Amino acid sequence: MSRIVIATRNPGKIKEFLPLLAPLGLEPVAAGALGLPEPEESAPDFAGNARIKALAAAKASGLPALADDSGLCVAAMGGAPGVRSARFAAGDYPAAFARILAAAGAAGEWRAWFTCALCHALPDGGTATYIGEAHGRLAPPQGGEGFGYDPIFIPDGYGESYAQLGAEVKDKISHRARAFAQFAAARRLAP
Ligand code: ITT
Repeated sequence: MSRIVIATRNPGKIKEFLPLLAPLGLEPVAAGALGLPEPEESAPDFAGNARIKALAAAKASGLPALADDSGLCVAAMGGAPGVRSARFAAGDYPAAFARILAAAGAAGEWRAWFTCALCHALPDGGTATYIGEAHGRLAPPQGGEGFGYDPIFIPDGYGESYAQLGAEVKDKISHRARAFAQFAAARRLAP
């Protein structure tokens, strides 16, 4: 097993990363456990922020690192909150759900999508970034699994929210799983 730093402080993301890493023979090391500094997410897009987080962790630890920058993009809000999803909620998800559903209701436009940029960085500065998207529609919050905006997002092809479908389904179809599948494919091409 080779060690890889998981450069996130979000426990929901960490939980979803673990089953994806094991089949690749990668042993995750949490950035928090190494006491790594948290860089400022100053880029205007998902890929830029994922790169900032992964490179900071790889350089500080001397190990390869993986970082995820992700968010919910709402059609009725012109793609917002998007890269600002964590800041938009500021820890109060019920209030964030209400603001998003009000915007969708006012526009009569319920489409939304999650995006995940996954960046793999090496201590020498090399990076590769993979983007995964999952499209669906918004609905009033339902379900208790997952994290963040999962209760208000119903993925295309399903009749329940991510928070109702749970990890078994989400880990196969999510934006994060799709970005991760590309990372896994790249490793098979150039191990
Ligand atoms: P790190 O930067 O430490 O990884 P973070 O939560 O701040 O943690 P981001 O800046 O990438 O990470 O913000 C992502 C936010 O987007 C996250 O906090 C949720 O609000 C939302 N989000 C991303 N993926 C999600 C998912 O699978 N389900 C629900 N909400 C998600």
